Amino acid sequence: MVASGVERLFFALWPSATEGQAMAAYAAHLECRHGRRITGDRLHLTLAFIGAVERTRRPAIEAMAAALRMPGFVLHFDRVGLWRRGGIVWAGCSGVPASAEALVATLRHGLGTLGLPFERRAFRPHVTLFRRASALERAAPPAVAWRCRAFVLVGSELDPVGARYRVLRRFALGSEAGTAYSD
Ligand code: 2AM
Repeated sequence: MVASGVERLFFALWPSATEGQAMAAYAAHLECRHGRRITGDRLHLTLAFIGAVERTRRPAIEAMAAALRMPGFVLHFDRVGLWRRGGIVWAGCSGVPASAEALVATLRHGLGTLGLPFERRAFRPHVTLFRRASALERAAPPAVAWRCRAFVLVGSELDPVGARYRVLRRFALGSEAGTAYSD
């Protein structure tokens, strides 16, 4: 629980229904010991984690993102793995488009100019498929692609069954960039 007046935010890539279902279908066939599967409607890829901030900061965060003019890209998920810490079973990409790296760097820079903390470690793009897994049986890698034509600002609320995510605003990439619209 975060104090009222504070919200937990992050920027992410959110798949279309079809792309999310493709990833969920892949995850459904993985054999993970003890793991809790992330449901299809929660699958996402975090671009920049902001964490708990005063609600009054949100307009400035949205304005920063809405001002960006960045190209879209396609992510080809072709890797699967387990990070022991947190038992995270993830889907990742062997090649990350330069535009995706540039988007993350620009968002981090933008958060920095707003005086907000941001992750300084290298960007490790991944979609979390399971949490608290103790083992992952050998598995064929995913063959799933996400066409990324927008990114989103997400609010995260922790509840007993895990985080609840709410897409707060969508920001276009590519030719539509600059025409940010609210859901
Ligand atoms: P994860 O899936 O690897 O746990 C919402 O919590 C999203 O933000 C998740 O995708 C989560 O990544 C990521 N996240 C949570 N805490 C974070 C942190 N301190 N730094 C970076 N990303 C974080």
